[in-house]
Amino acid sequence: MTRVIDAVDVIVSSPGRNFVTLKITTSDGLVGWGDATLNGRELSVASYLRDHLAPALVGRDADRIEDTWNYFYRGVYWRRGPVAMASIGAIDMALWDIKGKAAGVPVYQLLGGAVRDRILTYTHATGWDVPELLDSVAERRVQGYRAVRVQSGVPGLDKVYGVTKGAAVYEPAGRGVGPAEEVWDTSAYLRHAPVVLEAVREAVGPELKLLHDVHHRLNPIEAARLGKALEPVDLFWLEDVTPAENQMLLRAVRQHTTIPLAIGEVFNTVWDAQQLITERLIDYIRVAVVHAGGISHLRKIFALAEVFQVKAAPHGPSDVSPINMSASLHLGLSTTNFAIQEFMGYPAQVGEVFHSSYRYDDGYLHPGDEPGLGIEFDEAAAARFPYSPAYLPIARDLDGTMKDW
Ligand code: CS2
Ligand code: MG
Repeated sequence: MTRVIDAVDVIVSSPGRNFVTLKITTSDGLVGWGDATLNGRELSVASYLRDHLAPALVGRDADRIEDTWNYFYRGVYWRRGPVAMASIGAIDMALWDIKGKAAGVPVYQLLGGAVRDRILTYTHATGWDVPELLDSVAERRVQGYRAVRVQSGVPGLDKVYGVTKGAAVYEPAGRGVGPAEEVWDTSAYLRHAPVVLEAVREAVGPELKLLHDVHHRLNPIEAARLGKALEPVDLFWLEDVTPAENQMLLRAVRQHTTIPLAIGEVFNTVWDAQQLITERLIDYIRVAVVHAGGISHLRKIFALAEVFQVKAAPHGPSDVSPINMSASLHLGLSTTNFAIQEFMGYPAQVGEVFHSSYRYDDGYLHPGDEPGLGIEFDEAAAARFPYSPAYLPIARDLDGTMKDW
């Protein structure tokens, strides 16, 4: 019997932050869920799905996941880019969810079964200054984390990526229409970051894995200088040292430092990542399930990476929903070269809308053994949290020139 797609619904909700959720219903009554969230551009993905893909999706065979992926990728002349790929990513996730539910098995079983018992995870520690940062790291260790991303303020700057002043939880997107502005000072950052990271390493000892995100701010020679300066800190990785466009320039960074590099959270396809992987200009590929076309396409990216001894370490900020997080964990359990999963955590209201079966224990995550992805989305609860616009900030240099945020 062919399992036909009967209905496609797109739900934009805001339980603490905005999410776009895709619901696919089949002729035999199964429901699959997909995450289509693109931070600060939510409505464009919702429209792409609702207005352009959904009409063509209704009536298709729900079991033909790979064919449907190609139908919306190769079958579309204007392809690639975050809006299109997040839409395909959501469809792909929802169809894997349905396939798992139809078979009565968790998705990781359909991907080849578990290759490990649990997935190492890292979370964020933030502090405006070193004492605050050390408190935050200590708190994360009490929670059991074995790997922590550390970000701090920079003297002379008011706002810095990854940190808030005071006790507020860091959330990159700010409510309101249009982006907030930040001022950035590369020299101050380059002077300050090594001092902070050395102080953290000194305080925590050798074992805790430490990570740091540069968030696309440096040019290659600045990145090389920072990498060299941080070698004694023994970082697990240094992330997004340069903007992702000029990939061959990463060769310069590699000539100067052996610091492990992680890149890829803004990539949408294997073609965005192929030079970095095949020239081995990175050690970790950071693509998120939603933003790079779903489980089917991430498997291909990770397979290419495996050949070149590059490890998978998907993006897991608060702006990918628990559906994406769950899909990432099913991949994590079944992918040999999967290294670590970022887990930033969510605002409290998220738990009212997304009921997830993945679990955290002692620094590790597991997707759980519910059929499919193991996430149920409560539409009635979601209706209590209507969308309101939120945008990522922009950054300017000290003289007012636009900078990569
Ligand atoms: C980040 C994100 O988690 C990360 O590594 O770089 O916080 C990123 O800034 C956001 O996902 C943007 O939406
Ligand atoms: Mg990042």
